Amino acid sequence: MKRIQDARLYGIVDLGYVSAENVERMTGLLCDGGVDVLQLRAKKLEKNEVERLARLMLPVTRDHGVPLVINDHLEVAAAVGSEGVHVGQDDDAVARARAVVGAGCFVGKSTHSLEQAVAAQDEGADYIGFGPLYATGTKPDYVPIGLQDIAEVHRRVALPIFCIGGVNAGRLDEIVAAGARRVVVVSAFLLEADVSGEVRALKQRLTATSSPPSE
Ligand code: 3NM
Repeated sequence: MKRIQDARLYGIVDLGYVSAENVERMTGLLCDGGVDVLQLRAKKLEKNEVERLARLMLPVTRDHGVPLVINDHLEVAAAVGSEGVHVGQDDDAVARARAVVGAGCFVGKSTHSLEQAVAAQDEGADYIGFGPLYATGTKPDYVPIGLQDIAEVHRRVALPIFCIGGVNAGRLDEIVAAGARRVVVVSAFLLEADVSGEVRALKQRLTATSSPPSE
């Protein structure tokens, strides 16, 4: 199983773009392309349905050695034994998440400013999301933070930092030039005709053009 510390490319199966019947197939396409970690994000679904989808995804992600992260639903993460769980700023605190999911499950947190990023580290998160870098239809109510704080967040926060929000192939060079080492890509993968090909191409560029996470 890949470790979150080594992950560069983070994919999300977002039910805003993928229908429930396509979740398993999309999981396979993203894993085949080479995502290092994959999240299930289903903002509008009931807990039972999220659990059902997580159980469909797990054999596929495990087969590829890709950790599965459950967004928001701590009890689902605990019930299915996912490798990770992700909480937002308005959700449960990291400590509460850890209490529910146990020590074997890593906990990630969304952050939208330098201050929130530092706070998430102090709170004990295992990784953070940092964004949205650009305006994005996937999270339409959030004000984009731009690229200017990416270098500074890497100086201040010693956790894996996944830059998120409007990331796509056309923007990758400027995001990496701004200091990003890890990215999350959602709609730019899910809306592609050739999902695996797009993942593969972006991952190759990401790993070729920026320094490895350990540096
Ligand atoms: N979280 P896309 S931005 C799910 O800033 C999510 O915390 C964000 O989707 C944050 O790649 C975002 O389609 C949407 O822009 C990312």
